[in-house]
Parts: sequence; structure tokens; C-alpha cells
Amino acid sequence: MLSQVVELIENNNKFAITTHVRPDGDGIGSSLGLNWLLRSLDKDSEIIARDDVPSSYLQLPGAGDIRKVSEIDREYDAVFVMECSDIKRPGIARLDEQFVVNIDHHATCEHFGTINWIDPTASAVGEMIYNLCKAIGGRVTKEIAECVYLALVTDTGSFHFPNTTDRTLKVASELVKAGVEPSAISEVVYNSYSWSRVALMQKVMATVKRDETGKVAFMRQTLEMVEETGAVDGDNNGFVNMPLVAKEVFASVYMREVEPNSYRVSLRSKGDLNVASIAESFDGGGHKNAAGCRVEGNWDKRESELVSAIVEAIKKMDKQKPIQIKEEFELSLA
Ligand SMILES: [Mn+2]
Repeated sequence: MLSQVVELIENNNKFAITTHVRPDGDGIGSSLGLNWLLRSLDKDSEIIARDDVPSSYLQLPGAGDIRKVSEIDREYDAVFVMECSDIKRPGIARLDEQFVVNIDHHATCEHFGTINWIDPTASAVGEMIYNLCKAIGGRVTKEIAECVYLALVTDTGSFHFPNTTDRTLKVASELVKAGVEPSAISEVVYNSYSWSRVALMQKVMATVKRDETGKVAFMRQTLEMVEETGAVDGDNNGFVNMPLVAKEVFASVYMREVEPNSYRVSLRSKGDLNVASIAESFDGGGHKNAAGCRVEGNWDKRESELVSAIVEAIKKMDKQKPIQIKEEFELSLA
């Protein structure tokens, strides 16, 4: 919990911070924010990661100093593991031998740390870092604010998703007071891709179809599409959400070929439609409105199984009460 984290930082000096493989805005933003906080407290701290930082996030202060490692190669008093469901998620060997501080906002997170600070009420781990900064009596510097703001913007889908609370917006307001220019961070997040994203989007969107009820959209990304467009990791961020802009669409299925006959699946839904339980029935997992799994075999067959499972879930809900989008979510799409 938070008080243990404060005490640990106060009584130690040498720290590392890491996050999950293929890091996203919250993983990077919360790690950088914590690193700036520790340095402002005169601690010795560095960020280590197995994977590259997505190139657009290199514009964030300190992102260029993240050290790539595949195993723990220095001595630390403690290693902070940000936004990870389990100890293997960072992809770093010998992490399990360290004094690990597990910081996450997913209720399903394993308590793999020596200290575990899990706050499912936080919209992003970045929001927790802001709380830590306040709890430890640190000053919210411009660097901390920019990194934490990145985490908030990406994890709440620019304050669109249901995890956006009054506290999220209050924290965002404090970050702007500390020097963040929201439009500048939006440029980093949304307008810093290469043309390869547009080229890939064109190909993937050309495959979008709907089931006969019209409520479930599904689409595909082949290995060939990636090769032809020269797309890199992250170029497909948010593709899965795109069909949901249609009011009548309640769920979206996005299948990416990772090797022949093997597909990574992302599922998204609106309102009370639970795609996590669908993902679980395919050995995956996630949240109610955002989940994923991996499937193998015949593409057409797997796709129709996934779509049918969602259509069935919608039918079941419709029997109980007609599917409805919460008013606040609809407003956010307006
Ligand atoms: Mn997060």
C-alpha cells in the first residue's frame, strides 16, 4: 500500500523502475513520472526496459535515458514494477530475485511484489504516481506533470473512457497548473505517427464487416499488410476502437495474424456488454470493455466463433434488459 511505498523510498537510495513489454502511454508515463519524482528527492534511480520506447514518446522528458536490458545487471535497494499483471510481464530475467514494489491499477493484478500497491479506483498508474508525489511531500515539477499527464490521456482515451473520474480531472487540472500544455501532449500521442500508420489503417479498415445483427464489427490484419506498409509496433494503436464510432455497433473484434494460423485478438465493447468473459472463454482476459486473447487455427472459423460468442452475450443481455449505453459514455462520444 501507499504508506509502505513512501516509507521504502524515504529509507533507501538506489532504485530501478520497469514496466511491461511493448510499453504503452501509462507504462512509460508512470515510469518516467516516478523516476523524475525519485530524482527530485535526490535518490539514485533509473528506468530499465526490455523493449524500445514507442518513438513518439521519446519526446517526453527523460524518455531517451531509458536503459534497455534483458536481465537485472546492477544492485538495487528495490525495483518498481509498473502496470504489470505478473512478474514475467516486464520480460526481464532475475527480477524475481529483487525487492519488488508492484504498482498497478488493475484489480486482477497478482500480488507478486514484496510491497504491493494496487489501486483499482485510479484511472491510470500515472494518477497513482501523482498521489505518491503528494503523499511523500514532493513538488509536482513540470517533468513529472508532463509524464503523468501522458499516462492519464492514454489510459482514459483522452478522458473518454468510463475510468475517467472527478479525481482524474482534478489531477489533470493540477498537472496543467504545474506547466503541462494539453495540446502539446496530444500532439505527441495522436499526431506523431509515420505514414505507415495511415497505410496500415487503410488496409485494416478495408476488411471491417458486421455480423447480421449489425451490432458486432470485426476486422483483420495480415502479416502481408504489415510487410507491405512497413508498419511498426504501435502503428495500429486504437484501430480496434474505430468501428465503435457507429452508434449501432456495441462490440469490435480485431484479429492480427502474428504467425501463420496464430492470431492475437483484441475485443472492445460499450456499456454493460462484458467482453472480458468472452476473452476468458478463449483463455484470455482483460476488463469488461477491453479484453484480448490468442487463438490458433483456421481464421474464418475462429473469427466466427468469437463473433457468435459476442452476439450470444448481447442476446442474453437483451432478454434481461435491452442493451443501453450509459448516458455519460454517450455524452463522451458526442
Ligand atoms: Mn494503465
